[in-house]
Amino acid sequence: MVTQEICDNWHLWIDGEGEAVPAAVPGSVYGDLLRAGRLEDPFYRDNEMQALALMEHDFVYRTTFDAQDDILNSNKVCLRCEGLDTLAELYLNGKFAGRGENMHRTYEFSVKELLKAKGNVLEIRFASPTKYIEACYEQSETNGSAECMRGFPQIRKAHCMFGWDWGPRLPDAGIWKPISLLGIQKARFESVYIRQTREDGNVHLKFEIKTDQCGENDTCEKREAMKYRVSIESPMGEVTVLEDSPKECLISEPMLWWPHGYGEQNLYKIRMELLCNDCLEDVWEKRIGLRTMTIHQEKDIYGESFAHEVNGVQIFAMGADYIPEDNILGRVNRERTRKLLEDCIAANFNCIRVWGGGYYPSDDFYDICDELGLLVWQDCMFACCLYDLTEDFDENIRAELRDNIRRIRHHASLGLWCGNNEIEMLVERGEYRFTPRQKADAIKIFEYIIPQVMKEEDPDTFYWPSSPSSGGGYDEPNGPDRGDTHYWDVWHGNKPFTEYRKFFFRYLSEFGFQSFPLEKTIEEFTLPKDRNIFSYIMEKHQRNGAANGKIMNYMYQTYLYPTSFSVLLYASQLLQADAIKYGVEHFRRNRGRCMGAIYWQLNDCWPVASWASIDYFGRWKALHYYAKRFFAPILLSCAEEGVLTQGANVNEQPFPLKKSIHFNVSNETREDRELRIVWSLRKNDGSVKREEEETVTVPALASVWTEEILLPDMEIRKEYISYALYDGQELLSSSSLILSVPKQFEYLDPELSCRVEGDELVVSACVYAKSVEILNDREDMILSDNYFDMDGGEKRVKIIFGQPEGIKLRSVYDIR
Ligand code: BMA
Repeated sequence: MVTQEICDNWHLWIDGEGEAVPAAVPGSVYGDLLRAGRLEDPFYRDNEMQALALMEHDFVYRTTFDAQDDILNSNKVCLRCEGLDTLAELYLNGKFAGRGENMHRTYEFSVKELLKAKGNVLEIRFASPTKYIEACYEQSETNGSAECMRGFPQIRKAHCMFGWDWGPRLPDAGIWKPISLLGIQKARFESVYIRQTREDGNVHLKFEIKTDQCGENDTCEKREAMKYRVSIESPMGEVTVLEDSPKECLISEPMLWWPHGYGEQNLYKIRMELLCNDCLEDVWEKRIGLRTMTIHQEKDIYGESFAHEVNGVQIFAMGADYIPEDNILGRVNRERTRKLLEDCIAANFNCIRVWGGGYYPSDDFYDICDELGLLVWQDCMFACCLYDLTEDFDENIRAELRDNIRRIRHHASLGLWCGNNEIEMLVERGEYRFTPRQKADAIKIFEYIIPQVMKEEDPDTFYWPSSPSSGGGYDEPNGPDRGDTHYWDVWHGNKPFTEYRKFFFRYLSEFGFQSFPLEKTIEEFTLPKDRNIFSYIMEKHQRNGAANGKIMNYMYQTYLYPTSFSVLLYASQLLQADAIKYGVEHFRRNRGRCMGAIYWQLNDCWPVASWASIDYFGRWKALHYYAKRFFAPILLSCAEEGVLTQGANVNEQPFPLKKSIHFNVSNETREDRELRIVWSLRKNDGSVKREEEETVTVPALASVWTEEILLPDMEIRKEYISYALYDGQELLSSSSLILSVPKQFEYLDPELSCRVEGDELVVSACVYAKSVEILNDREDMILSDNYFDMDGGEKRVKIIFGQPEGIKLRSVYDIR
């Protein structure tokens, strides 16, 4: 098979008229217009409105090209479009060549008859997506997420492009993935599926191959002449070649693939060559990991367990939910995705959930997850709405699923397929208006059609009907005792952080808390006059209607009133980080019953106030540093009892307050450990009143409590607890806590200062300092640690990225 990319000489016309702009392919309308200076940055202030209005138009992409000889001489020629966004009609040399109606699909159109040697003209006309969904909605009402433009379920285009509670309404369009000509001489691989089973410590591979043969018997004289050859390169570089269309092979002493934190990420390179009369016709090359991967479910006294099981080991999933990285599709690239995923590993993630309201990520995304050991919870791209299951829709989504399953299924990191985001739960709750037919259609789609396609295309990967779900059929989809759960009473329900402790979810695939991004990020989309969180522009960049009120509600319960914009941003990030920490630590303490804590959300697709731990420009919020600590492989945490847990009110004095600390060590490694806990009761100046040490033995993959310690005499507004976990001299985990609330605690001025020593920063504090933030003037430094607590004295952190210029320091003392 030969390939010719069609990536040059493209131009874009609005409505097919006027002056064209040069176009990048792959790319998008917004990207091209921005580059040509015909569109203002849609992320700046409220430019979104203008950019949205633009999508009322139709667009034309056109290029001219000469065809390669080997393409012209092929028996079969296809125009392969890996991603058309979305309503597209294709014309080659003035003749209709095909139609696209689903951005998630790969289309191939047979064009041999239309192609000539020189001066081919390829034109792709895109119809307005916003006009289309409006017209569809007029015809048949489908409802869903209120932040999204109505009619959005009616087009197979990333739902969140039409708006979300963290995303703008910017339904970009264009040729968003490569487009090429394929010349097929005699045959090519249609699909290659490699199945694995473990047998006595060996791995048994089975090859299921489908080929696409041109003209069957006429061009490829005899079927028997067709063969494939397999070569397997081990992680050590040893190559085994298997001739004559092997159906299977045995790998002895396999080097297994593990998620991050449990072992190596060994990958085997597989190369399949398709030969016809010994002539090479096609090559399929991918990397696979040798591992077993499923979800372990077992009835128990609480209900039924739900845990990723890799190579027979049940792991506690730690990570966040991933949304599209940019609303302007052409801006996402391998480097940017790698950086984001490396930031996940830096924060000790072992898992990432690809949320169903976006699009299926690129091959790069999964390649990087394979390399880094990030287990992928993969939603199919359906979220928060009802669909009309027409015959066309059925056919369209089956084709979409087949394309994406075949593209993704061989990845070592693929942990499971999930039917959709929140549809089962929202329907069961009656959240949207829907017809009984639409309710039944949801069952058909997620519990019949998709499982059927999965059975055909990827029977070895676990399938789960929805997130959250207890297994389908509208049977308590968001119940806490079976399956996965989305818990939003903290945040959407305004409940205090302590509420997390009342639940023992089996696998929490969503829970979250909003904050504002870093100030430098806000400066990128605002004028100085906009920098007030209730301003028109700041509210344009806050898509969850009630959210600013919620942040201020939690603020008043926690901190002194922040009197500057900058301090308010910092305090909002601490609220977020402390909320999620409170939850995750509790869930990890209950390892076994709970086996996953995936917080909402990892990233942003534009600069906005949101639940993300990394903002649009890649700046880490406090939460991301906290995640690095609360997802540490070995975590020391403390379940305290104090004002927060008992809801003590200042005006109800004396309040019979229980004051206690209760340590727990969770060990997410595969080794038993003998560790030392050192804790102290200290005054607000950092001086020690009482210090104790205790040795604990923590079995592998387990969490262990020590004895609860009562502190009836602790002065909760002036004293705090500092605690740390050591393996010999090595510090594994540390933190501090108060039994009062920050606004009532008498923080002293820590007089923070900092000096640079090589690639390290040395921070000094003269007294106790809580959540010490270190920023450079560009606010783009990534450090080995940040937003940490100090008992006074010095703390060294490594500079991982950025220049230590114009360092700014603050701590909770500064929230006033
Ligand atoms: C969830 C998600 C998203 C949403 C988030 C925050 O339930 O699935 O749809 O953005 O909550 O509200």
